[in-house]
Amino acid sequence: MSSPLVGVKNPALTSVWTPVLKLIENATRIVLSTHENSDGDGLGSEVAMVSVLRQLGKEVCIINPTSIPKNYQFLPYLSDALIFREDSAEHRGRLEQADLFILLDTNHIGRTRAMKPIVLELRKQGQKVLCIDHHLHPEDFADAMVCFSEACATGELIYELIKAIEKCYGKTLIDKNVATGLYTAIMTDTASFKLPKTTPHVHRIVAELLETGISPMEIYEKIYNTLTENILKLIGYGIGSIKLLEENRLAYMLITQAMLNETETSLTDTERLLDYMVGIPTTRISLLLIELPDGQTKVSMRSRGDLAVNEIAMQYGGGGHKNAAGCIMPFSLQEAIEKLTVVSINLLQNTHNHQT
Ligand SMILES: [Mn+2]
Repeated sequence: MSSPLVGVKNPALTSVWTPVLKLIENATRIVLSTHENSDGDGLGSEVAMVSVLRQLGKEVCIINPTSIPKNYQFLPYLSDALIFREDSAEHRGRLEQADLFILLDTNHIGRTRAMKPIVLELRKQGQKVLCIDHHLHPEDFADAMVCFSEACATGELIYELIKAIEKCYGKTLIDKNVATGLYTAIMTDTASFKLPKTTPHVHRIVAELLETGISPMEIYEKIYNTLTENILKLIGYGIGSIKLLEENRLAYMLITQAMLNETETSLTDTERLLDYMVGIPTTRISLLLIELPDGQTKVSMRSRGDLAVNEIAMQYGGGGHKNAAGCIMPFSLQEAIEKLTVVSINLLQNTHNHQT
């Protein structure tokens, strides 16, 4: 297997996209997918690609491994997306009939869950696989991969791809639907244009998207203004559980199944709990630990500066970015926090850290 494009240096170069353009040109039926527990970047990138590929006359469908969170269901095309079920002959058929499978916002095929063995098998039979992503450590499973970890979002790479397609076909392709998808992708993955990879170039892309007439306030409100009384109760429990250690440089929050059950909330409602710890100016590492129904612990981590929390996540089979990572630990909440406290304090003491 060869993946000639892993680790490209400049996604704005048209040549980077040449093999991708070729795969798209040769395809008639295309399936788009993203990682389990999809987010704004994966879904927004799918939305933009649906519009562009249909404008090129392709037959396109989205098949995702897990359901679409409520706050993203307003995005165009997603009401037609399939949530893959192994026992569905229709879903299998759609996968089998495609001549190109495009995976967005993850470079690990296992994150498509039950779709993985089918995609790998179909590839052996000649189906092409394309992967476009911005995470580190790509796996080799595709005919072409554009993995560029400096991109703020997969959506930024999709923008560059669309520019290359526009050049190649002599067409204007960025309509309101494309812009809504890409704006959602970039806004959510940059935490509303504030994370370090939000470059001047990213703002220029966003400026072009806004010129289509999309409303940033409307998109923001649909995605983020989602609080309910129950979620507020959960936030209250979460904030009450915050502990600050190491002169307030390490913060953690513990969410138990009992809290989730009592407030009738779910994992998706915990997404922004980290913000309360990251919002403390002294914290260098913030940890959110959530007890899962099976007794394991889901961990989300944030850090500032040179502290690489993805190294901690990788020790437990997870991954992510230097300053934002996660994993699932096969331990109870208490055991997990004991272990994480030790490694986090180690990291704090052993990393030369610029006060950013
Ligand atoms: Mn992403």
